[in-house]
Amino acid sequence: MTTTEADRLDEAELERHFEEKIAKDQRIEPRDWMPEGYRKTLVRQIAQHAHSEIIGMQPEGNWLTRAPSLRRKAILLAKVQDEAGHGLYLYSAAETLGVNRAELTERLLQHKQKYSSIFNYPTLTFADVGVIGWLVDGAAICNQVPLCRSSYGPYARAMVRICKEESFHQRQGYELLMTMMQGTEEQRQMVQDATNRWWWPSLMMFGPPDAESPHTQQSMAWRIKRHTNDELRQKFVDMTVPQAEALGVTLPDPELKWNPERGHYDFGEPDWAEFKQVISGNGPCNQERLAHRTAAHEQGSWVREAAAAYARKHSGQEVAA
Ligand code: FAQ
Repeated sequence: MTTTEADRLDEAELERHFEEKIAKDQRIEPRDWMPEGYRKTLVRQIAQHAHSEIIGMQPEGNWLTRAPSLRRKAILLAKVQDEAGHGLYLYSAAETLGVNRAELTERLLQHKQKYSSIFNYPTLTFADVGVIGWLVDGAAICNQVPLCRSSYGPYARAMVRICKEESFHQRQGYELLMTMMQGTEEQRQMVQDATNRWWWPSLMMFGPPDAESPHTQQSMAWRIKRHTNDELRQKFVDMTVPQAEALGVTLPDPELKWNPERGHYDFGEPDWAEFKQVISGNGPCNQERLAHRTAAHEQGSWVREAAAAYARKHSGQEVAA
């Protein structure tokens, strides 16, 4: 038997062991053998998720200096800081797969990796802050709770922590909107207008329809994803309609209707041409978001250098003068 044949046999054996673990719903950990495709899929998804958390600080960060009260400002500041933390947990999870954060950031800045489509829309009024909490964090929770059972250990564990914070975010958004709905007619109109603008982009967060999703089938087989894009989109619609009714806003979809036979709401088709434009870099704020991220990265280089020098000093690699 040649070495190559032996290697191949070994690899087949390793793959069988990996598949068995997945079938038994056991976690794959960083030191376990994994197929290259599994590793690449995880790097792609986790990095995209991490980038989304960091770029996702911008739309709401835009309102930090203009929040209408000290209380709202403190809440918003805490939320935006949480998103930074989520980005860090996720970059750390990605690093266990053999890529480093600097490399991933470079890939984002060079347009080689994506971030969520949702963060390419502008935040025009303070009601947008509430609607982002309600709809965007609501959609994020819907998508992310099943990821707590993802087959890759470090990703699943990061998601547990993130989901706890996202649920606080969703509630703060809903509470803000409830308060505005009890205010003036103008405030109610602001909430309705923000709902109209964010509804369809929120549905697009779940990704393309299953029939046009190149990664879903394999990611489901590897139990990275636990539900398909369409299943989660439906779950989000079913969960959100009663919340909209309690709030007193209308969701901007004339086809939205309870279907007693299916036991779900029927709803209209998002504009997938718009989705494709946004994920190809041509959404309303793509250029602004990446330009801002690039500038922050460049302006922050002295902080990274100082942190690295400090770490070197304290790890004993540098002898004190
Ligand atoms: N935007 O075959 P699929 C948050 C891409 S929440 C941009 O279906 P997959 C919290 C996809 O990458 C937002 N691109 O792909 C927060 C692929 O392109 P590629 C982040 C999208 O991976 C709230 C292609 O389309 N959450 O940040 C989008 O199986 C408020 C084909 O798609 C996550 O990332 C999209 N919406 O399923 C922060 C959750 N959808 O890579 C601040 C984790 C699809 O081949 C404020 N990720 N694409 O070039 C996932 O669950 C999955 O990756 C999906 C996509 C479901 C997003």
